[in-house]
Amino acid sequence: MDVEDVEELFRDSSFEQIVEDIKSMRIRGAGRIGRAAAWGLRQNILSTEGHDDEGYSRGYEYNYSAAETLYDTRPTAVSLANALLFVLKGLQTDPDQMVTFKDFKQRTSSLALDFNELSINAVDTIALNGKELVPDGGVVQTICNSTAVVQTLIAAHKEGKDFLVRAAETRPRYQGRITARQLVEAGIRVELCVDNAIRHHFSDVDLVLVGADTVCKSGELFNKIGTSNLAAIAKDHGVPFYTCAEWYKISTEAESLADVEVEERASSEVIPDDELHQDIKVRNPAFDATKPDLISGIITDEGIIQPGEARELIKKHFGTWKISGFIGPDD
Ligand code: RI2
Repeated sequence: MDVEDVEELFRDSSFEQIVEDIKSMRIRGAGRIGRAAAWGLRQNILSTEGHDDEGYSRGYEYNYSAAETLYDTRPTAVSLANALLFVLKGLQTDPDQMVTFKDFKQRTSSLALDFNELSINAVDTIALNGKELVPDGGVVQTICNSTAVVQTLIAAHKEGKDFLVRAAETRPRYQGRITARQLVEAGIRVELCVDNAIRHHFSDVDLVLVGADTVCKSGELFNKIGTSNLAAIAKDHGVPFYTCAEWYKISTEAESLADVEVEERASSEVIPDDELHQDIKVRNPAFDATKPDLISGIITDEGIIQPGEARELIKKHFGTWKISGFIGPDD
């Protein structure tokens, strides 16, 4: 992958801009915030005036501080933490390649590029693995907007399958509308429904496909708020429920629900400030947890696995490396 292939949305952005854009969700989607975070490290170090006599220990300091800032932008999706870990781990395991500060910059840059490449390739592979599950002549229910899910459906469509996708609009930020538009533009039949209408229409659904923000080591899934309701509805109807998750969406640290911080976003996403009664407290969690027993399988870039196999997959890639070995806990 060349620099020109990196997503335009953040390719030329400064570190500060990337931080801001992840927070505001101008850059969103678990995979994309991981790619942008790795790129943020690159942009930070490239814009840092370092002297060769400072050595690469100084480079680490710059990187750790940038990583802390990026880590705090959105707390739930582990793709972001794992993207940072990928770069920081890569720097630490290759000290011989970094004699000068310039070497350090180059190595950070190439690791950020590597993560972007592997992340994009992983989505393509998930699409190949997942398209077989899409029922020809059937109905697929989705929620929110996941690039991995959209690409899986487009791959099935390109293979000649004819199916209907029912996209839940996904309050409060309506990312389901993005899904509906992307799919219809690809030539797929689409219906859009409000989140509360999912059960009402569910009797014709053959498959549920959702994205993933974090898969715990136990196989518990954190995805957009409303996903766990959808999983329960699927179970009631005996319909398979699959999540599409690149390997780096599995946590190196979180065993299950209790170990994941769920991002609580601004009340203004739910109700405009001028309509909010002063005595009402608004709750706006961005994600919820789906138990492994509601998940038929995880469509990864290394095949379709059972939730109980998540632990081994992340261990295969990161061994015992953890982001907490590099940067402190969220404060
Ligand atoms: P991809 C999104 O979170 C959704 O929850 C989606 O399922 C997940 O990221 C994965 O998306 P948000 O950033 O990586 O909209 O598959 O809060 O694109």
